[in-house]
Amino acid sequence: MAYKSVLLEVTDGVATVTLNRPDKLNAFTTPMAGDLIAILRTVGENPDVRCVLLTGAGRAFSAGQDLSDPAMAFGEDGQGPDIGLVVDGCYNALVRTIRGLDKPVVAAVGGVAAGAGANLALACDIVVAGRSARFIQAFVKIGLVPDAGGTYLLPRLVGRARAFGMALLGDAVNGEQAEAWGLIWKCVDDEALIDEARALARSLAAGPTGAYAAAKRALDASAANTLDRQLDLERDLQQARGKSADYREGVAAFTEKRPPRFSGR
Ligand code: LHQ
Repeated sequence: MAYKSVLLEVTDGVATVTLNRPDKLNAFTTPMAGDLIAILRTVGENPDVRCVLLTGAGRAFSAGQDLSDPAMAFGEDGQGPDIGLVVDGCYNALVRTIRGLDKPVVAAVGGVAAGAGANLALACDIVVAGRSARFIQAFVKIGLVPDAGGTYLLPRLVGRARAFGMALLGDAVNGEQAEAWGLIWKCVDDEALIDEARALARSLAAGPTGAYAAAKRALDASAANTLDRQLDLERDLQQARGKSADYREGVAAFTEKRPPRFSGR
């Protein structure tokens, strides 16, 4: 199936998914969000894909919701649009899909990531950004509240003080600051961004996919769990890992002093 505003390429176990409306800074229309959801679901089911790399074409990751989308406009009767429908159908569905994927999702953020575009990047498992990247909680500039999981993730990533600063002021946070704050995993030179992100994605694709999926589940559950419940969850996940081909291979490779060849099973 062909998608217009999102590109998909699968090589070396990595599905590279590129937001592709560069003239609009990859702002999301409803059909574009639908394409991205469909692509993520497809790669989720494709056993050849062991890691997803999400990025944007041109000088942005994404400027968030396309504000010129007719779904955003006030009606002739002066009634405001039902933005809740868009939030639910597009952004909540996207965040749930990314978090529900049992393979790692890497975001490569070059240039601007604003509004829901910023929070979709932050919903990925590992975020690498170029030095001149700009993470902007732009919502407040148009009288909105952060969405796409921002109010959940921001305080957990950077703490309450910085989360409030970002959400209420809407100032840009650059790549270096984002790394220093713990908003993202790593900031790299702009020119090196896509190569570094690809190398990271390829190495994850050659890794123990099931272990990544289990770690993702456990780390996500930790926000709402007590220590006791989390310990039980770790035991259950580890029990399953102990029966996996990748665990057997990992220990064999260690004993034989050779690099492991993980199958993802
Ligand atoms: C855009 C956009 C854009 C359309 C740049 N839309 N065209 C959820 C559900 C429902 C409703 C509402 O929202 C949400 C969640 C959200 O995401 S709310 C937040 C929406 N995003 C924004 O408010 C960001 C708006 N954009 C900007 O503030 C700036 O464009 C940023 C800071 C992202 C980049 O600034 P510059 O680097 O100076 O670029 P620019 O402003 O010149 O933009 C380049 C072009 O892209 C321009 O088009 P043009 O035809 O004039 O060249 C912009 O109109 C277009 N563009 N963002 N969100």
